[in-house]
Amino acid sequence: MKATEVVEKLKTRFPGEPEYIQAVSQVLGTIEDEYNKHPEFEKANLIERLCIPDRVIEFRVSWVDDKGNVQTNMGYRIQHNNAIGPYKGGIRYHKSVNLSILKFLAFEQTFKNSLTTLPMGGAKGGSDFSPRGKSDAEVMRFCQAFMSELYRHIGPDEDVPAGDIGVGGREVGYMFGMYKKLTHQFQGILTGKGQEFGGSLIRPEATGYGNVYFLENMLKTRGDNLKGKTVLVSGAGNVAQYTIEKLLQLGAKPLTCSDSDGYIYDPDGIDEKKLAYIMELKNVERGRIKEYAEEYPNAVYHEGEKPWFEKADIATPCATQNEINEEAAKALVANGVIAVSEGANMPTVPAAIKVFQDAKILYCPGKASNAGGVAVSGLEMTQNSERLKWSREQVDEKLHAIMNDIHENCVKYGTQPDGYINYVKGANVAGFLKVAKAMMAQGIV
Ligand code: NDP
Ligand code: 2IT
Repeated sequence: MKATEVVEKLKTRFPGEPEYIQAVSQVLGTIEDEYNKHPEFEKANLIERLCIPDRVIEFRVSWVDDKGNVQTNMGYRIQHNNAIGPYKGGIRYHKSVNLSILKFLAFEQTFKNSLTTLPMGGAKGGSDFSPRGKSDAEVMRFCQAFMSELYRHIGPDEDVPAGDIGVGGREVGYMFGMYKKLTHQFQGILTGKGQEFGGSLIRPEATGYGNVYFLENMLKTRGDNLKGKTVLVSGAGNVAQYTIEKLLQLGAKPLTCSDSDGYIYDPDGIDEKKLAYIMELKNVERGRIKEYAEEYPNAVYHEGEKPWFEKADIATPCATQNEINEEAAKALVANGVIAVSEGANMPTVPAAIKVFQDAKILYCPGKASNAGGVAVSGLEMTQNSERLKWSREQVDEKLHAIMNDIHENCVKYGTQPDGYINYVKGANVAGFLKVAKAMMAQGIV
């Protein structure tokens, strides 16, 4: 079957799954030339087998809230592809979670994990449970209820979940505790664990740091660097926080961050002290970003809006999918943005990607620029298998080397005849080839 035929068939088979179809269409649109060079792929119906998840696990999660009411949420795990290693990918807790969103994330994860150079297949999971406004005890009971079903489907050589939106160190800890209780096994079945029980140093920082290392590499292709560059950041969670931290270390000036209610613009820049305030606000007090403007009165809070209409040199979306639409992309280009690096997964809609590419600005898709998180998860798995713990410097050096490697692969497969680097094509082709070759070698399974 031709790549375009596969998309049409998936649209008919899964009509209510727009994000999944969006992600598949984006990838297939860029790998077609490479795919057509390999008639053996078509004979093995490789594309259809690569696009449809190996397995979709769906379950009920019932738990008791602080008032004694019984609540029921949906739980999911999408085991997309394990051709190159055990299933691997985060867990998302957010009220918007549904099958379409998790299938798009698991599909993307398969290519991302392939790019990291480490042996990891692709997966994603989660629930429509939202930790927002819940007490710590409620979050614990939910995590335990979720794991009481998930534990049968995961294992260090089978499937290794981690965090994503709404799942950080606290939630990973509660889920790990329940797995241990149910199985009597102390195993590396989750990454992003606490430092005291098998977590890797630099894992909390890895996605944000990796995003900025990648951005540095992109700028280097044009003889430029981050010093003095103003940056629009969205999100205020894990990825946004450590993106801001690394931007500051490299001399850039972050101007914005956001949550699902709105964004703050700080004309003086978000410095180290202000970042420490954001970390305390979001990670400990679990407050809202509008409080930043009360703490720092020079900053302005914009309720219900996104930061993309402000003027800056660089933009890095670090919140969620489809947060940059065509209008926002046009505004960024009109305001002179030179680079867009995605910390989030699929934050830019297809029409907006076209705006960036037509303007020939540096633009990189999340599966390459945010791969640092899962890469250090892979390093955490290695440390767990070895029963050793590496130093900060060792992990950071490996993370840096992996991000350089991903960048090189994007350049190799994405450089156009006019010299423009199409990072979307580069990342998709490089990610695809490794998985495709592994699938071919393993027969029709
Ligand atoms: P967090 O939960 O730590 O932070 C998410 C941030 O995005 C919060 O500020 C949140 O605001 C905001 N947000 C979430 N959903 C929406 C929405 N629907 N609309 C607007 N804002 C929203 O998550 P992470 O930082 O871990 O994840 C951010 C992105 O990075 C996601 O796309 C994730 O898939 C991706 N990613 C994460 C990795 C990781 O290692 N954690 C690795 C690679 C990619 P609020 O507080 O209001 O919910
Ligand atoms: O989207 C992602 O890459 C993640 N949420 C991290 C996955 C992981 O297994 O560390």
